[in-house]
Amino acid sequence: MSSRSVTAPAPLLPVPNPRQKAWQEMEYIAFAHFGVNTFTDREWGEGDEDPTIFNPGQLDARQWASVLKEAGIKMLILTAKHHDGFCLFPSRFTEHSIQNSPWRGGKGDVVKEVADACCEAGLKLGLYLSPWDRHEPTYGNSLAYNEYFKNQLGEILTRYGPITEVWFDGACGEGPNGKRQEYDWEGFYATVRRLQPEAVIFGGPDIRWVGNEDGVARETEWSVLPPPEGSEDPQAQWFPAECDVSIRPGWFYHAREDGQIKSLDHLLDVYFKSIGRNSVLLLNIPPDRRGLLHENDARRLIEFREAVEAIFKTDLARRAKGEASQVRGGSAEYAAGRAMDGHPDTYWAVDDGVTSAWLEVDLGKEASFNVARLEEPVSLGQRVQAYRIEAWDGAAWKEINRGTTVGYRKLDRFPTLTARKVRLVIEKSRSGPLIRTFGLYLDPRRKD
Ligand code: FUL
Repeated sequence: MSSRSVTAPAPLLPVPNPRQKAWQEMEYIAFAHFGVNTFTDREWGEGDEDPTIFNPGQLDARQWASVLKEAGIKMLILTAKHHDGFCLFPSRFTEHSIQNSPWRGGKGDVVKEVADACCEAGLKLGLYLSPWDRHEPTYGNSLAYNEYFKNQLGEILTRYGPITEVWFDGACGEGPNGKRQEYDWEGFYATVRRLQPEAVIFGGPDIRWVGNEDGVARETEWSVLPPPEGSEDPQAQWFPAECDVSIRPGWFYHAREDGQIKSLDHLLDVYFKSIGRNSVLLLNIPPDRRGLLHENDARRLIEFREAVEAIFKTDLARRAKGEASQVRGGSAEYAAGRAMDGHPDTYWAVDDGVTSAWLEVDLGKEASFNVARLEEPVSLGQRVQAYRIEAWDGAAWKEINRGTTVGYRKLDRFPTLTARKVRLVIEKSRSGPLIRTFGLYLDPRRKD
């Protein structure tokens, strides 16, 4: 059959919107927690800090950007305001900001310096503006504070060029006798959409928190979520997970943690359990009191990048011969080999209605590997529900690994084995499975 007579698979709803798609493709992004806590040595400030304590004498946002760039990171999300209410930008609506600090004679703007440095280095910029505000007197007076918060959103979303992600924190430590603030979430989201229509909203409609601060997604991680309980909209939603974690025990810099930076093995484990489980990794690297990313963190970030590159340097399945139980319309356009051609836009597809299928790869000669990489073209929906990977041992297919969801990317690790033929068996799928990548690698660090 000629490829012209074969129709492309229809998207299986829901699918990512363009903002969500671009966000997912960044894969690895950074957080910088910075502010009065950096100088008080705390994690949660109370809002009663003296602004004159903020004085990062050597602040150099270009150093941050160059370290992050070299680390392979695509975006930096800065805490423009944390729970203490202290603003790293001059705000017309509060005195609790860098305007009342000695830094740059009170004329500085950390957000602007970071925005400019990111732009120069080709990094995207995201901003964190904490809804919980322990300084602002209107906090708890819902109407007034919601206006205050929207005004500040207006400031940070109009002064610094394109903002790629707006991060809304869910934390609120007000006790039973504390101030009760009813947030105008819909109004906050509408403000972001109006001023930065391309920005994804974390803790809002676009991106969800993975549910822990360890940087670890679930083994089964769907970007497709059922409609919220009680919702009138019966449609499932595209709602992907972001995994946040700090490179140190705390989110803010503390000199006592200079020796407690996560080990390379720990970071690699996080990599496989976040990016390798259909999520984006948001790694926090807190600038220190000088206003620099600390040497120890910078060194570890580069080691981490090099280790990831070493693992994924050679895809043993690249351009390997492939065969499949079935190919959509018998067309070369959807042949098994499309999953191994290294091209992000091509994929192996089956006919509509086929929900279990296999793809066999002949590596041409025996090869040793311990990592498998699977990817679906998620613009057409997330489909795979259960799969297994098998190797031919000369007499029979032997199971190496088994998994559930795939999504944007799934990375599996297993003890090193040597084989020439490997097979991906899709056992269950919401609709005809589409596989854009099936890769095999040898992680040189693995000893078994
Ligand atoms: C939490 C906050 O309370 C922490 O301080 C930090 O900002 C983390 C990313 O989110 O909810």
